[in-house]
Amino acid sequence: MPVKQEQNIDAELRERLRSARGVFVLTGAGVSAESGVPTFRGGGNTAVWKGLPFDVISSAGMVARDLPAVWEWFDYRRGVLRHCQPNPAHAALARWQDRFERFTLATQNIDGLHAAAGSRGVLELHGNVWRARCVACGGREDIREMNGGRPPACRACGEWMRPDVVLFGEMLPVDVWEEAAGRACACDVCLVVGTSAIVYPAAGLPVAARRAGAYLVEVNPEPTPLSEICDATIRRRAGEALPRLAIAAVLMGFNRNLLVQMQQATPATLGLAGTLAVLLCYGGHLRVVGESSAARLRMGAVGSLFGLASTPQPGTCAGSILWA
Ligand code: BV8
Ligand code: ZN
Repeated sequence: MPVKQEQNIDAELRERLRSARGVFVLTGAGVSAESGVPTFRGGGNTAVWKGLPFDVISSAGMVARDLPAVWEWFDYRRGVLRHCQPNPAHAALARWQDRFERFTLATQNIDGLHAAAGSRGVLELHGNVWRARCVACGGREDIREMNGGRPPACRACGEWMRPDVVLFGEMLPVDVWEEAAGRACACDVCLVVGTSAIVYPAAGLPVAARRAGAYLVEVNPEPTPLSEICDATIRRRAGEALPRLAIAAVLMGFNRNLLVQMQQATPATLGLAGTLAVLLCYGGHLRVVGESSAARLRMGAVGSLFGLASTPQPGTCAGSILWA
């Protein structure tokens, strides 16, 4: 099946989101790019620090060879991250968590920005840059609450601590991985945002989701090895695309509520709801249940103001506005 490349949110994707009970999202460095967090790859470049490619300095071998250098590299990264705030993409995903029966956010990022935006239960596949872990007893500490010393010593057993992140050549935390793999295989829509999709095993999650029957969507300005098996790709930056998707999802929920709750709504409310939907929803459609023919007229007027096709329907449906 040919991949759909969308600049806007197409009708099938909206419908898939509307009917989805399980949504699984995998994010990568690109979701934090608009927060000012550098990505690892992109534009033909690979991150290098003090002459070392990042997959060398961020490797299991480096921890064994030169733990102080690993700390220096992660202290530098924390210095950059300290000034970074969640962006609209993080915020949009945080809003999604209560919109679906089952919503899972798995990230390859170690920056903690999803949680900072309000996402709960984020599956951090590669750990977290703000945590340290004892190499001997496995005890963990929040680096922001530790004082000095590099490498720091474990308060429980006195051994060295290391950054609590998954480096190249290391296994992912088994519980987090199993949870993510199970959720990926049980979702209806899988959204892959801002990842080059080349680091395994994380890059295998969307492939597994697709094989299990999920509708697979990629949000990335650039194509990736995953693009060709996607059902739809949105070639936009995450900070632009996700708020639009989120608004579509919010209004879909709103739409369902309207059908149930707005029987008694005044024409003014209905008109306002229609206007909001049209302005925000990028081609979303809003069906409003109401008694009043004035509401239908008002929505028709709103539709023509914004250059939209308005299709008033008889009976209980006061109006339906569609993107022309
Ligand atoms: C393991 C944490 C088993 C630390 C990271 C050969 C073939 C296949 C596999 C391998 C192989 N050789 C080695 C392997 C395995 C290796 C691997 O996959 N290597 C790849 C590179 C070939 N994997 C492992 O080692 C994993 N463990 O396999 O365990 C094992 C164990 C022991 C012995 C044997 C086997 C562990 C991998 C974990 C690595 N840890 N980070 C740190 O950060 O320092 S990886 C690093 O890459 C990042 O943390 C990130 O999590 C990950 C993925 O990168 P992305 O997130 O995708 O970011 P990237 O920069 O690549 O791309 C950014 C994208 O965003 C681009 O597409 C760009 O277009 C897009 N973008 C830009 N701006 C925007 C945007 N998108 C949207 N909006 C925007 N505004
Ligand atoms: Zn310890």
